Amino acid sequence: MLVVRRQAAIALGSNVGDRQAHLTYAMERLRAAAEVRVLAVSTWYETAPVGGPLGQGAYLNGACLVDTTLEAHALLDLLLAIEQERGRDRTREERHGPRTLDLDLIVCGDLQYDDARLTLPHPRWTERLFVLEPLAHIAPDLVDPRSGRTVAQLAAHVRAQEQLP
Ligand code: A4P
Ligand code: MG
Repeated sequence: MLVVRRQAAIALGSNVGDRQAHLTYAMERLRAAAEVRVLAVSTWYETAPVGGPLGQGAYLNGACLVDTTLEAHALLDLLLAIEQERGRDRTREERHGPRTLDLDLIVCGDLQYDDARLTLPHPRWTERLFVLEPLAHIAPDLVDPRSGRTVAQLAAHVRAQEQLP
């Protein structure tokens, strides 16, 4: 059987409890997965919450680049399982509200999906500096299959926009 390997970018975020411990746990779980090889991990960035309820705490955000033989939906399932292991309960959450651990699949090779379970590339990542900044440090040349632009280009664009009055 032909095994397909793809590079995938994953964004990590936490703003509840021991944020550093949640993120470290997620990276340990990814490193332990047989079908995943972690190629690079960003440092963790303290970021102000974007959207969501007023008064939610600051986030710790980061990103990693992996090489995987998992199909994209199977990789998403792994991310959702890791979130649950850190006590995440979506049934009690508000949209964009506080969360112990949020793992978003940003891109996976040049795959594009929009089905009931998975939107790929992630629908909002090209507007979000809390995703683009950490990725720009570890994978500046990674290409967004939707726009054809690199992470470095996308990050520069959003930084310039945020400086406008
Ligand atoms: N899903 C579909 N596509 C994907 C994908 N590419 N990656 C589905 C991950 N999940 C995907 O996810 C809901 C469902 O989306 C999953 O079950 C999966 O099947 P979720 O994580 O519960 O959704 P959410 O995160 O509550 O909502 P939403 O709108 O995706 O929130 P965002 O966009 O993730 O934003 N501010 C800062 N500074 N830092 C942050 O990390 N995060 C958010 C959450 C808001 N503000 C933030 C941050
Ligand atoms: Mg998410």
